[in-house]
Amino acid sequence: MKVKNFKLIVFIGIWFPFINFAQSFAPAAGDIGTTAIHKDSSTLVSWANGIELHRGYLNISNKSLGFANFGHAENALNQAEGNSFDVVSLGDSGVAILTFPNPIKNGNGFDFAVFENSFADDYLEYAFVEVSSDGINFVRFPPISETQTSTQIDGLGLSDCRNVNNLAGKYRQGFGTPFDLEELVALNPQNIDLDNITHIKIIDVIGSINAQFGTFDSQGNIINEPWPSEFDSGGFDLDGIGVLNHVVGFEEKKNPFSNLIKIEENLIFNLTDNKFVIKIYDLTGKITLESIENQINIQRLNSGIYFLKIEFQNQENLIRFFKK
Ligand SMILES: [Ca+2]
Ligand SMILES: [Ca+2]
Ligand SMILES: [Ca+2]
Repeated sequence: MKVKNFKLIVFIGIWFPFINFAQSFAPAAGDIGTTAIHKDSSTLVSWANGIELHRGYLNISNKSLGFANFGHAENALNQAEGNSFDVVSLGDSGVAILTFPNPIKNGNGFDFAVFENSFADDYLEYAFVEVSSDGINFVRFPPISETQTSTQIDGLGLSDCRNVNNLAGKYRQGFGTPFDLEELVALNPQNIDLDNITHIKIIDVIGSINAQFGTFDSQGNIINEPWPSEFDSGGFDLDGIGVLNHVVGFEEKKNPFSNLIKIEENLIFNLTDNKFVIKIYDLTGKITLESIENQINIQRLNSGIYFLKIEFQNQENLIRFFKK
């Protein structure tokens, strides 16, 4: 979703994809055969509630422009809103790693769904999707793109979701792209328990058809999608991740935080730089504590659930914890 370019929506009605390839895959939300899952579907049993965010570039071929900056980490948590604004923009090659109240398991059919904020069925920004059961070893859903690769889809260009599979962002806002862990069984991924998925990694597809910058599907085809997109909201815009099959009887992990929270140096952050900030929010979103040191004393907080957020340059971490 390119918030700054709403006025261009009026052109959509007279555009159409001028090259149609095989169109092998599921059609748009509302069409017969679609796999789109509505954000209010009763099949969704839980939503991501933790995130590690690494913003990508406004334009990876011109890094001096800086990073995408629309939205915040928390906009990717809890139920998707299905609007244009409650999202976090990843930018070229941006990455978000989401965590969940309960581990995800390979149940019947689709197991989780990723929500983006496209305003139309044919303005589509894609992301790779990987899963992990330890936060270290990840396996990617094998993406396929049959979109033509001869003409660059520009920053506001259109495409057809029937040409892609196993890429998040197939469907317009309010409709999630579903993923079935069963598809990964045949890959026999090492060190990954497909019935105990704890982390999902979302990686922006860089839509350039120039191999110097672009990204490829599982069959070696470069993936053509809107690029460059030098907007604050450039790249994949994550609204939320909903879960269809999770491990029941699992109690939400209550981190035993009671006094001092120390940020380990092996976090992605360069603590020597001293330009990061730690914030503690309560459930209403109010900031209750703040620190620019690598530790924060939470002794005076009442018992309850809080969010800890660390901001550092183009990165944000947000975790939910229980104060004793
Ligand atoms: Ca499944
Ligand atoms: Ca992209
Ligand atoms: Ca959201």
